[in-house]
Amino acid sequence: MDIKLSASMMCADFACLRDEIKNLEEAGIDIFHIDIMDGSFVDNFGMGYQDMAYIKKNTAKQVEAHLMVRKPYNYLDILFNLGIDIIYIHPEVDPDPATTIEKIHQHGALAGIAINPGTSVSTIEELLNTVDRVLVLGVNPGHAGRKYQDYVDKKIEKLLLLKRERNFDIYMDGAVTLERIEKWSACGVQGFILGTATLFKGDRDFKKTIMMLKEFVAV
Ligand code: S6P
Ligand code: MG
Repeated sequence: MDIKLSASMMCADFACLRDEIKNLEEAGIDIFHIDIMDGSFVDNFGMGYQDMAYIKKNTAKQVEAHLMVRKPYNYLDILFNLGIDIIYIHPEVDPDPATTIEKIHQHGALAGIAINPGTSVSTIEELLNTVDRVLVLGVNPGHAGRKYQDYVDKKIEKLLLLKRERNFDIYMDGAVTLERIEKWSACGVQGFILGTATLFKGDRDFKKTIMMLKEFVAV
């Protein structure tokens, strides 16, 4: 199965961001993942608009925004102006997620919902009719390097069943290890956000990691 790999840029080396982007592109990354936080929904600030603008300007690959913010609707216009390709919102903190998703689509971007480990499928089931992607967080949100919450496995299984009759792809974010990619890609999970558990660890050889991942899911 063909999978999509997205680099969590919060984990990149900001002292040489341009080289990081170039090296990731050359290594075959599909998407650049930008975590935007408001210090309220989560206790961190992630990246800023200027980082997103810089990355978008320096790559022809897709750039996605993962909005860990309350009232994501208020942040959309800037993202549209920057030409962000994929926008994930958290339905847990959006008073009207369906309207936000509609607005994202009206502006020609792909729309997704990101769901925390503690968010149940039953609370987002109707929204599954409206989104292109579901970003399943395997860790509690806000930081890189957090522990995978094993109970999320059951939720992915439920989503894989629902996906059969709807039109969305499942992506995983947080503590995405090689083993999890191997397991879940075989079950139909389409994409993975790579952070400190995979891409930005050890010798940080992006080419080696991405080649290995794409090869072993292809067999
Ligand atoms: C977490 C955020 C993620 C992290 C990514 C880091 O709140 O949405 O995108 O940046 O999970 O990856 P890892 O492998 O360190 O968990
Ligand atoms: Mg993220």
